[in-house]
Parts: sequence; C-alpha cells; structure tokens
Amino acid sequence: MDSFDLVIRGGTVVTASETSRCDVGIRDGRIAALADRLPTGSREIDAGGRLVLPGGIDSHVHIDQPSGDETVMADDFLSGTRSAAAGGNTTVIPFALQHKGQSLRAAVSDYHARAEGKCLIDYGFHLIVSDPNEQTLGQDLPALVNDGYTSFKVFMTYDDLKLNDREMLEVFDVARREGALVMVHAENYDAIRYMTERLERAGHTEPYFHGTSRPAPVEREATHRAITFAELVDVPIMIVHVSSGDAVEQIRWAQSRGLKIYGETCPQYLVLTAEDLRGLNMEGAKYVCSPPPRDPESQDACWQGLANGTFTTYSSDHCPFRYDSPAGKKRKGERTAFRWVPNGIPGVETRLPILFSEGVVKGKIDLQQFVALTSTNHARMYGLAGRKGTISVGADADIAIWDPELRRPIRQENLHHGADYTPYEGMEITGWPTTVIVRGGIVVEDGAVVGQPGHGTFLKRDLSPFAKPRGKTWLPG
Ligand code: DUC
Ligand code: ZN
Ligand code: ZN
Repeated sequence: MDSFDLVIRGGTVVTASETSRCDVGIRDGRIAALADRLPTGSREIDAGGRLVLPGGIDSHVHIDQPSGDETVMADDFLSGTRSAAAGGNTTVIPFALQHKGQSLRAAVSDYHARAEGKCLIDYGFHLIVSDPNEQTLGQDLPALVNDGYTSFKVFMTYDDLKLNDREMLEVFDVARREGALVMVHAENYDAIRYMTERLERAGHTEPYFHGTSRPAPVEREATHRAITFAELVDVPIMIVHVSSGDAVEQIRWAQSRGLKIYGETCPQYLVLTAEDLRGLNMEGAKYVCSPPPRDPESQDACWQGLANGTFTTYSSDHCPFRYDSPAGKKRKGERTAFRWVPNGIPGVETRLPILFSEGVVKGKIDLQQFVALTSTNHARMYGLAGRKGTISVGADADIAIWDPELRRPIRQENLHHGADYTPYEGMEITGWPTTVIVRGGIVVEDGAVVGQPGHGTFLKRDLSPFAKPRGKTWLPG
C-alpha cells in the first residue's frame, strides 16, 4: 500500500514564515509529511518549477445574498465557489445577512440551505447584524457565536442595514462579552445622503458621481468613530474594505496607541481609480462599489498598508452583479442615477493573481507577505488557525500550486463567475494558480475546474485570538 494518497513532488513550498524545497505528502485529507524526498503516493503531482502555497482564504465575499429588491446576485454557491477555486482559493467566508425584522437564526438557516451541497471549496459564514433587538443581542448572537459563527459585520451606511451609534455600541458590547470579532463597514450615512442629494440637484447622476458622493472624509470620519467606540467598549474590530490614505492613517494611529484595530483592503483599491467609473453611458456602473476606487495616492497608501503590516488581510469583497441585466447594474434601465446602481463588483477569482502580479512580481511585497495576506492571516483572524492557511503536518491539505511565470491577461471569457464582465478586463498578469487542492481532493487541475459540488464543507470556526479585549474599558464593571 502507498504511504500517501497524494504526493506533491519537487515544488517550492512557501508559508507565511519560510520558503523550502520539499515534497508534500497527503493522507486522509491532511498534510501527513514534508520532506526532502518522500516515498510514492497513490497519486503524484510534479510541481517542479512551481510554487506550492497554502490555498487562498477569502474572508470577505458575498454569495447568493438577496437584497430585498429586484437585484439578484450573479453568483450562487456553485458558481461563486467554482470561481473562487479557479482563482486559487480553498476557503471562502461569505456573509449570512439578517434583514430587518428577520431573526439571525432564520438568516443563518437560509444561507445554509443556499450553500448545502453546492460548494466546491470549504466555507464558513460571518453574520451581518442589521436588527440588533433584544432577541438578536441577548439570545441569537451569543448562541451563534457558540455555534461557530464567531465574527459579524455591521454597516454604518445603507438605508436597510445601517446601525446608529447606540446600536453599534450595543453590538460591540456583545462581541466583547462573547469574544467575537466585529467587521465594520465605515462610511457616514448622512454625509453620503447629503452629498447624493446635492449632486442630483446639480444634475450629476452618472455612475462617475458615485465616487464623488462618498469622498475620503466620509470614510475617515466613520473609521474614526468606529475606532472610538471600539476603544470605549474595549473590543477589537476589523475595518473592512479600506480605500483611502485617510482611513489607513486612522487605523495606524489607533494601532500606535495600542488599540486592537485591524484593517483589510481589496484589489479594487490597489489597481482601479475613480477614472474607471467614467465610462460612456452606464459603463462606469461596472466599477460602482463602496467605498469607491479613488486615486493614485490612495492606491499608494493601500499598498503601503499591505507592505508595512497596517492591513492584516487582503480580500476580494466579491459582490457580483450582472452588468447588462435588469436584475443587476442596470436595474432601473439604461440611463439611471448612480444611487440606483447596486454596489459591488466581482473579484474572487482575480484577487490572488492581481496581488501576485502587481505585488510580488513588481517587488512591492515578498512571497511570505503574499501568503500571510491572502491566506494565513485570514485563518488566524477568523478562528481557523491550525486547520487552514498553512502547509504544516496535521493541517488540512488545502493547497494552490502556482506557475509564477505564466503570463496572460484577465479575460471575462476565461473566468468562472456568474457576472457578465470583469472590472479587470485586459489586465496583464504574471503568475496564475494551476492546480488547487481542498482537503486532499483536486478541485482545479491544470487550470480546469474538476471539483464536485458538495466537496466543500461548512466550517465551524473557533473564537479569534485577535478578538481578545485589551482589558481596558470605560464601561462600568
Ligand atoms: N460593502 C461590502 O462589503 N460589499 C459590497 C457592498 C458594500 O457596501
Ligand atoms: Zn461593506
Ligand atoms: Zn463586502
């Protein structure tokens, strides 16, 4: 009998801490051995000349998320995880969104039903808390954290989702008590509404003005307010999808005061700008997301935040809508005001290639940082450490084999998502994943998706060690 089910032979194995030339032996879905030369396996992959990396973990994706209006997300759990796998990911953590008036428990059951049997790769759920009533705060959140949903997101904007300051404090307080991690969408609701109304009155309704309606100060103020509340309550928080130097500065300032404030940025803030929203007619709608892509200085600030450790994670914020569809970007027709364009862009499949090509190949970050920012830190931050995000004996055999020299442009026709466009069309990329393995099962082979729906399993997550309070609060005991 062979010693291993699978041996990955002769590749360069990269983790968040080191790079070594070795074989990887896989048995029963786990990494069983790492050595210079391993005995044969039932199956072998020659990884000579390629990189063997922990599979990507995308801890910020939206899949099959109903919005309560006529829009329909372009990906369900089959196409979303197929696209994620093709882009080198082995785990995703989408959101289970609570609509106002809905119980959190009901929201979670709904998302399980949507995901069950469809996923090609492993998945967990963050919760989105939009109705922090007594049942949510007193019963459902504590019980769900205990059941492995150990992180939740709150919104400071959007009519249907925003929490007021008091509600934010109450959710933060529950998170502190339960040891959960809060993710914050930091933009000021009233400022955006005011700007939007002023722009509309001036006749500025094209997609380009989506960005103008929420400039950097809108993000900076909300980021600072969230940090202040986190300090008051003594709860660590993650500011997600950071887009501007102003917000990076706020996070860095908080970190330098010893506060546990973490940050995440995304590809759109590294390689897109407000100019992309200027397309003819509705073309700019393809780039409408929040916060919006900004300018080269903001891009530099986000790159710097990745390189100097201000950001712990780099995620896609994959939130796909079809462009040419009344259920997507053109929900109100061909010519419509930006306020009606659904916010969000696809990106789960292009996240890793963009960072590899623009970051590693161009020398902005090194390979260890690449692995940390795309995989290891997500596992540590969201309660999957030990199982996911690294290549070590005993961990799940979640691996992406990369060809670091493969050069080809991003093309919609080659992607696997349900959207009908990519905001990165034509971008030249060096370095693509070629083979992707989830718990020892081959999901992508030589660039072709071969995985089966249902191979992906639900991940009950541990409490995050990053969510531990500092022990300094203004709250009465
Ligand atoms: N926030 C997200 O996290 N994703 C898409 C839209 C948004 O506002
Ligand atoms: Zn958000
Ligand atoms: Zn998002």
